[in-house]
Amino acid sequence: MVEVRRLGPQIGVEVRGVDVTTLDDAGFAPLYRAWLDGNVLVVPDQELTIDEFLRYSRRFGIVVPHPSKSTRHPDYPEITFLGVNKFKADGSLDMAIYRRGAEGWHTDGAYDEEPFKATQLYALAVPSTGGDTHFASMYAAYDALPPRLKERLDGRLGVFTYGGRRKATQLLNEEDRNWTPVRHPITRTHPETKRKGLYFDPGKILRIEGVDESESDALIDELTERMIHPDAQYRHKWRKGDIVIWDNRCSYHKAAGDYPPEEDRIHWRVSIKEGERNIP
Ligand SMILES: O=C(O)CCC(=O)C(=O)O
Ligand SMILES: [Fe+2]
Repeated sequence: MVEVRRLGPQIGVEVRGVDVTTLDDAGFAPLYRAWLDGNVLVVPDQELTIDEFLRYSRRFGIVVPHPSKSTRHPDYPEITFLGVNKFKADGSLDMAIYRRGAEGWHTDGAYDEEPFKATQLYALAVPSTGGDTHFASMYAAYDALPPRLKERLDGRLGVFTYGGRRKATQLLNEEDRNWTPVRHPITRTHPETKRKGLYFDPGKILRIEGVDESESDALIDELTERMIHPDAQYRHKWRKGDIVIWDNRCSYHKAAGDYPPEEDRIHWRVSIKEGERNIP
């Protein structure tokens, strides 16, 4: 019996009682609908091989390799390992790996002409404490903006690049660090739900186009303050076997980055783009 339940106010939904490896089209449809409604979909208790994880992920769109080559699975370029190789040869903790995704609220792939539609994680090892992932709604962020700010942002483009103003590119190979900045509307209409969201990422934005630098800086500071709406958050506490997929077109997320470093916290991750959904 498939059970769908809300996890947080405005964001987060869980589907229980399914085995994602045996879903047919009719079985998958309510999951996709729940995901569009909830922005973050949790499916617990799954036992998957990489091929099964990839096959299920392709139901949401096109699975593409992430630009960080050093953290790819050696045999499956579409799979990123999270939390693997976090100690350097000298025994020190590699903070770029340990704190991946924990530097602040963000949306994945804003540096790309076509950002990732979705990111999906499968939990292989979970620490005894900490290591949660936080989520928040871009719709709620937009809805809560004061009308004067909505007006000022209407039609404005943000300029984004990998690593943003901090030039945080440690996870990229040297030869892959030169990104051409891209532009996205700061208020963005979701292509499927048609709802408006605040499309913003303080760690990747360089400037807001069409205003002078000081105004752009002030706007970025103000949006950084306003992007998270306290009543539209969900915090995921991981269990081994959880699959969690989030919609990068309407949600922000960040890793808590606070688990005991000597413990394992390991996920397979896929990055998913818009495109034909492959229903096997
Ligand atoms: O490890 C996590 O909780 C999330 C990391 C992250 O930001 C990502 O995978 O895009
Ligand atoms: Fe992320």
